[in-house]
Amino acid sequence: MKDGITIAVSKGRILAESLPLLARAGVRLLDDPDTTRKLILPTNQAGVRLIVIRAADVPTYVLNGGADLGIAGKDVLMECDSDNLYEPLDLKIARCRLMLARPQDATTMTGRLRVATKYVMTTRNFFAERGQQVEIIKLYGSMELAPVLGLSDLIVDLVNTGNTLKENGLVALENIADISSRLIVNKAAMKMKQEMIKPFIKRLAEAIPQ
Ligand code: PRT
Ligand code: MG
Repeated sequence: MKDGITIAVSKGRILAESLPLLARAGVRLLDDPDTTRKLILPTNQAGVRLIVIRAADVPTYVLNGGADLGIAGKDVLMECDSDNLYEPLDLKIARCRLMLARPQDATTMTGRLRVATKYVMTTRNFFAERGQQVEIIKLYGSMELAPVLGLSDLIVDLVNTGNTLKENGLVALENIADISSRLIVNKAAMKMKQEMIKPFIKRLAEAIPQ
């Protein structure tokens, strides 16, 4: 859309934590995002609209210019071609850690390890840097189940409180990355719509909790 700006936000916890931040930056939804059927959500600012989409779709929309800006987890950004995006702000919301974990009762692991994860690129890079050959098994969710059912030796997944790992008999081995949500901006939009985008980034920066 040519006029105004479109902000793509990951649904779920990132949306929930983004709305108060956006409100502090002066942008409020006109509809209740939990009940509306609208896919493009208008805001109190005439030229600003939100789209609420799956996490992995946020960088895709912003890269292609379908949205001018986006709010997505660093976990998702590390999996995509984010060199072609600006990432001006760490919003410090939806924080967690990307961790390598194993079953608590695992006996010594030998041979080529199998690692189940949604984060294939990041996991491949992590083991490549160590010069360790592993087999990566791509899953789309519930990674914690994989070692329990013998699908893998290890998992790479997000950890917040650690309860999910614990309840499934897993223990964290290593912190791969600290994760938080970031503001991303389409590079062409940053040039073409700078009179709208620059002040918005400034107001959002001021709204980030210290
Ligand atoms: O369907 P999909 O999972 O893609 O989206 P969703 O609508 O379910 O979104 P949601 O709410 O899961 O949000 C995903 C984004 O939130 C991620 O991309 C992260 O950037 C961020 N985030 C922050 C998290 C967590 N913390 C988190 N703890 N995403 C997921 N988790 C999961 C984790 O995968 C594990 O299963 O929570 C579980 C661990 O939590 P603890 O507290 O038991 O350790
Ligand atoms: Mg989820």
